[in-house]
Amino acid sequence: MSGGLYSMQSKEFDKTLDLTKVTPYGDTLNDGKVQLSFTLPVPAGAEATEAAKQLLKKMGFDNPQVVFFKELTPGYTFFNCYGNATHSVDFTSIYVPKVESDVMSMEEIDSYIKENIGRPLVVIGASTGTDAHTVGIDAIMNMKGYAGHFGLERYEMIEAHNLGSQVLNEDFIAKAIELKADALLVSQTVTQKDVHIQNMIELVELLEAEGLRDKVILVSGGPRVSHELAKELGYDAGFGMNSYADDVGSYIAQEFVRRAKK
Ligand code: B12
Repeated sequence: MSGGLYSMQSKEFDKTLDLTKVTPYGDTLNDGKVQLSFTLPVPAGAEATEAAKQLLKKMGFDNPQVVFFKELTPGYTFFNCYGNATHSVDFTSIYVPKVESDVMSMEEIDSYIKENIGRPLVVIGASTGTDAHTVGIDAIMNMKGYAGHFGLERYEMIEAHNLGSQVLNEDFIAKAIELKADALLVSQTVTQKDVHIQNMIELVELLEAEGLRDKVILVSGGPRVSHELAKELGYDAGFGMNSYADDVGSYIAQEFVRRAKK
């Protein structure tokens, strides 16, 4: 999105747009308007509202306003606020490492695997460790898919096994060996106390101990997982929010072929 047609169109629309100084807007461009909600551990009242406004000021918002508040339970007040951001970012200087692959449709991925690999790829996925969230991995794997994107189970040339949630790393690896998996998909949703990092590292260490790490394509995903973090922890790729089966299917197929050519 940086530059190109997007910036040309936006510049025609509003001549005051400067992509080197991007700030939020609500009403008119560059007004900095932000809506923010949070809870403070104080009882509702005038002092609580004032505390919320002072915090907004300290966070760098001008014109702080509390537009709604409610005591959730005695001693805890929830706030909806508006404020004008006083900061901006240089959009043109942003670089974010991303998975490098051409995203294909389900049909294109199936044809690509048929032509370039000649057999179905075996993919196992799970929400691992203590993580009980299944919706993310189901979105990627389940036959019915998610948001108009069929899951990997629907792919003719992907043999997909969804092991569900709270799968221990040891059991995940045992299944990978049993099924001769080509790719392992790890979903992590809970990030409290960095539990996802510990769990993701443990899997890599166990795979290395089994001599399996280089034999599989290791992918992780979740709402707070980035490609950068995944790489840092020893994974081949990481997929965050708004990723779908076709994104990861394209990556796995193309990565498998890349490795086979080496
Ligand atoms: C539903 C839900 C639950 C359900 C889960 C039911 C189930 N069967 O999954 C239940 C009620 C069980 C639950 C429990 C808990 N939850 Co909960 N839960 C949620 C909730 C509301 C929605 C999550 C969800 O389904 N998202 C929809 C899916 C489709 O999105 P997604 O997971 O991001 O997946 C997409 C991408 O990330 C990516 N993706 C995901 N995985 C993978 C994997 C691969 C390989 C790839 C390629 C891509 C990929 O693709 C998906 C599609 O685009 C969120 C809040 C929220 N609104 O997000 C909290 C939330 C995730 N839960 C939270 C917490 C804290 C918990 C509990 C610890 C609460 C508690 N104290 O008991 C427990 C966890 C217990 C455990 N051991 O894990 C926190 C996590 C905070 C944090 N930073 O860690 C959240 C954010 C709520 C909050 N704001 O506090 N939860």
